[in-house]
Amino acid sequence: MSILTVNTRPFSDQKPGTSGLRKKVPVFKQAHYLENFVQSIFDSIAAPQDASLVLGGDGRYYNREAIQIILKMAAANGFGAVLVGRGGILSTPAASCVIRKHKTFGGIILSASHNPGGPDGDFGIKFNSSNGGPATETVTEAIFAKSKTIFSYRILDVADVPLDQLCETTLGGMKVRVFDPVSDYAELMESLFDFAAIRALLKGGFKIKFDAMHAVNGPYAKEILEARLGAPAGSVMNGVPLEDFGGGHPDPNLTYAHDLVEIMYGVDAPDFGAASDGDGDRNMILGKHFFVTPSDSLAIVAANATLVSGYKQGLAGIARSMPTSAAADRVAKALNIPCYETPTGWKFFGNLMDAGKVTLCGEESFGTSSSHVREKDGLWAVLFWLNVLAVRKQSVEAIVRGHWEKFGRNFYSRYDYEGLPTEAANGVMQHLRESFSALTGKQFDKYTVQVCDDFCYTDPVDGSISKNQGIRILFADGSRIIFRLSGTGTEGATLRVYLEQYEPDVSRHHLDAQEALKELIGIALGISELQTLTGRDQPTVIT
Ligand code: VG1
Ligand code: CO
Repeated sequence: MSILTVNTRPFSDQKPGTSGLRKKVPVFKQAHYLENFVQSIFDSIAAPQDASLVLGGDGRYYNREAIQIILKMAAANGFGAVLVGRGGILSTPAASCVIRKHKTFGGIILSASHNPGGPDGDFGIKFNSSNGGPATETVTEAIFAKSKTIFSYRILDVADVPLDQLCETTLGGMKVRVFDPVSDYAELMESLFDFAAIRALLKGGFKIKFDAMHAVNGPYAKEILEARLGAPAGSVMNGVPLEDFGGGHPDPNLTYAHDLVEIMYGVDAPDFGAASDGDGDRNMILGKHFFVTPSDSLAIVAANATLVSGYKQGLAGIARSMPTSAAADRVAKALNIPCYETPTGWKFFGNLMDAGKVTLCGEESFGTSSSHVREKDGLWAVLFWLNVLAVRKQSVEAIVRGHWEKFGRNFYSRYDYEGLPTEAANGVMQHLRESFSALTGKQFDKYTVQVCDDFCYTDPVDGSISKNQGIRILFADGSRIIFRLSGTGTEGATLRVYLEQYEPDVSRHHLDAQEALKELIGIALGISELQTLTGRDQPTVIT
């Protein structure tokens, strides 16, 4: 067994996006591609000799091969131990939990999250720090810089490590501990929520359906919802993780989680439905014939937090990504706690949580979580809702409508234009930037533009500045239109348009969001000239 130093040449495209490096599988399979990025991580993070790491992924195609490569490289780079989820499986929130619980130096998570998998699908990799959260921009920038000058990497010349049984082996001087990916996480959930109350709710005939979308959360949901909480077998659907997610798009929204949506809007629908994504960090919440928008879900979780045992002492504060609706801000105001607005991506919440400034965080993209970990957490959100439902004994719809009555409703929608030619998408953004001064003060019927800018964030904890985080058109009545380019796609560009309008009038709360936002949508299309500049009449997905 010897350490090889392999000569390589830099790739120019290894810049991490919103959540790590994501590329098509054939890109990752190029000779040296994964190895270069992994060595760039190791060269950037200054781990002490014999440090330990957590390693696992969402089980998609290429997960196992990548894990073997990373293990051999970790051994050759002087790590003392790597904790690997059995079968190479580890959801993103569970990885965060294990890094924190076992106090490792950090972890490597293999996932392209909600993107499809398979030989022609997507693959991804990211580094999480010792707080359990995604590396900050300073670290990801350093990794990118290394990747541009790398000329060699180190790897052990050795046979593959068995990963399918709980065991401890050695690789060179490094320990490899294969652990149960579910147990630490399930234990953490039991410490936060009133499992007895949820068990009683389910025993009383309250029906639930959880769609794991053939992704990583299947084993977690089966253990927690069915085994520990007593939901009848079959409450978890699509519960076996598959390398290609059964050919599906593991993104929990009304478009891609269609199996579940059909059930929840059908006859004899269950009382509660939920789904999570490829790596288990996103969540979609549904009631009987009712959809809860993620922005509302964050606000409702915040407003009901003290009903839940792990949060009964109250919240330090809330943070939401900039495009997320301001529904949570209204709750924060009522609770007299701060509400922070950060750029898109969970890495911006870490400092706020580490500094004890916030307890809850959320994004409009079906992401909600708290400071129990440093990632968004799909099953956590599901359990939070179930705990609230067990205490309040009302339907999901009644809870949401009651919330709107009290706080008003923030109508919200996001339009995604996927797979655009990059130049066309950049053209829309450029056109908008050039229109800032002409737009400011302009009136569109009842809407007056108050501010147009490119969102710039100064981290309140370390003072770091992140520029160009999305174009904001802010209206005098609090309505907003946001334009942003996605940082997680692997093909062309995805343009996201986010629309929000606040409605205090209860008699209008029954309206469909698309109906309520009709005028704003018209304004957004008009000022961006999106249709002319991209040739697209319709968005690919509306959420
Ligand atoms: C998207 C979402 C963002 C989320 C990110 C990672 O990013 O908009 O809110 O944090 O995905 O989620 P973008 O740059 O494509 O808009 V996950 O569950 O894909 O790790
Ligand atoms: Co995800």
